[in-house]
Amino acid sequence: AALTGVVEYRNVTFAYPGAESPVLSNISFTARPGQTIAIIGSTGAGKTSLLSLLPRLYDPVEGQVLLDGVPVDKLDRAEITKRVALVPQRPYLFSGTIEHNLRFGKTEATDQELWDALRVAQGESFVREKKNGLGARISQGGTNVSGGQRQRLCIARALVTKPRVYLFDDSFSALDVATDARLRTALKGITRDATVIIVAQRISTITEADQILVLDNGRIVDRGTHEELLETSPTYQEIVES
Ligand code: DGT
Ligand code: MG
Repeated sequence: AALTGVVEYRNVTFAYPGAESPVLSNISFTARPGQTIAIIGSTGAGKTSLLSLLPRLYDPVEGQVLLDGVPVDKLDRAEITKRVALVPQRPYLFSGTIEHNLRFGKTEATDQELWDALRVAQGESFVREKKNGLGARISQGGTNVSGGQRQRLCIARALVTKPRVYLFDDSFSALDVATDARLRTALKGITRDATVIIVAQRISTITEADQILVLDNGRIVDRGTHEELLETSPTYQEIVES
């Protein structure tokens, strides 16, 4: 079968090692290439935990996570990394040049590919403004760039790997509304055939998603499009009004 990037969570329950109660209960959904699936829910609902199971930062205690029909615990980690890019909620930059930070995990990318990724991630102009461009130095933890710039560099880093599946964990929250909108428009072109799973705080980020999963206390309490959920989901309505 073609490795197109179909993601399936099948009755997944997850507890952190040593913890007594699960943070995710009976999670099931499928995300297909070309689709954007959004996950929304209050702080502590389990959104980051949910994403962490696909790249196997943790494994479920029950149920299965499948990538292209294969349980991820049967796949090589390198194979998962090649197909899945996670942009973490706390974007991580290390001490080194911007180029080093962008190539992380994919050394064969050309400079052109790095600039293309930066353009989509709305990071091109601030890198161009740096005296050394791609050679500009980032300090440990990225403390010499702003939170929004850090997020954009981490999004660009994910784009450089050209994955089949993108996981964005609250990756647009440090951006102003206009930059967020521009970035998502540019992303749409790039990720057209990919599977995109977005955790978001801002409703405007996810109104166009093919399906929105409303997570509450580790459970999917409602699912549907923005319009459907406005009609049917009190939890979603609360989030929209907050
Ligand atoms: P956010 O990012 O504040 O909107 O919240 P979520 O929805 O991303 O929540 P998440 O998945 O970070 O946390 C869900 C629950 O799991 C919450 O009660 C805190 C707990 N938790 C998160 N990370 C860890 C961890 O590394 N170890 C343990 N034991 N618990 C964790
Ligand atoms: Mg989170």
